[in-house]
Amino acid sequence: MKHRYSRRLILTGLALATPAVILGANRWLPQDLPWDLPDSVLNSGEWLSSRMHRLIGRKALAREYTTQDISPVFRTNGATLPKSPQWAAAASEGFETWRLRIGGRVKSPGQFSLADLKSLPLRRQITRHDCVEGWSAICQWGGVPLSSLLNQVGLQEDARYLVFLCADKFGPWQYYESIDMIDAFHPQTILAYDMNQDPLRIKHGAPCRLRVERQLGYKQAKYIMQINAVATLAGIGDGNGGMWEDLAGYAWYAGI
Ligand SMILES: Nc1nc2c(c(=O)[nH]1)N[C@H]1C(S)=C(S)[C@@H](COP(=O)(O)O)O[C@H]1N2
Ligand SMILES: [Mo]
Repeated sequence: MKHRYSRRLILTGLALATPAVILGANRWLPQDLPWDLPDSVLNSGEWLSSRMHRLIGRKALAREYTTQDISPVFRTNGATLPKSPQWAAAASEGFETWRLRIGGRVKSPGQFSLADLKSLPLRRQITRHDCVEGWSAICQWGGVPLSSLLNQVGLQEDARYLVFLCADKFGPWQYYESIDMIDAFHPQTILAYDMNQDPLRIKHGAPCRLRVERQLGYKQAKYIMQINAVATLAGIGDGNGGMWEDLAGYAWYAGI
C-alpha cells in the first residue's frame, strides 16, 4: 500500500501545481527535482500549495457558490458504513446517544450531543469538494463553526493541531485526519451535520463530518467520534497526520 500512486493521482498532483506555475511560482521550484515522479509530484504539490496559501493568505475564503450550482449527484468515497460497534449503536438510535468527545490539550474536555451541536450557531455554505482521485461536487453544508466549540473547551498553550478520530477503518487502519489551528479557526471550517438542508446521510459521514474548505477531499473527515488537541502529530498513527498520509504518502497540507 505504501507509496503506490495511480496515474490519476499523479495527474491530479500536476493539476494542483499548475496554477502556482502560471503565477510564476516555477521560479521557486527546487533546481534538482529528482525525477522519481510520484513522490516528487505530490511533494511539490504540497510545497507549492502551502506557499500559495502563504501568498494569498491562509484566512482567505474558499469560493462559495449559489443554489443553482449544486450538483445533482454527490458521490461518496471511502467508507459509507462504519463497523464500529459504538457508532453502530448510536446510529441505530438516530444518533441520540452519540457523543462527540473533545479532549487532549484542552482546558475543559467536553462531550457534545448532536442536539448540543445544533444549539450552537449554524453556518451554511455552498462549496466545492475536490477529491484527489479526480472528481468534484458542489453542495450546501450546514453545521457548527469549529471555532465555537474550541472556544467552549479552551485550548492549552501547547495545542498545535487537532486530530479527528473517525468511526471507520480501512482494513486494520482507523481513519483519522488532522489540521492546524489556522484551518481550525478558519470561518468556513465547520462540523457539518446537514447537507443541502437535510440531515447528513450515513454514507456522507453522519452524524457529523469536518468541512475544511481549503483542503482536498481526504481531509474532510466523516464519522467523527473524537477530536483531540495535540502539541505534535508524532506518535499518532505513523506520525504523518492522517491515515492516507501514513498509508499512501498523501500530502498532509492538501491546500487548494
Ligand atoms: N472517516 C472517513 N472520512 C473520509 C473518508 C473515509 O473513507 N472515511 N474518505 C475521504 C475522501 S477520500 C473523500 S473524497 C471524502 C468523500 O466524502 P463523501 O463520501 O461524502 O463524498 O471523504 C473523506 N473523508
Ligand atoms: Mo477523496
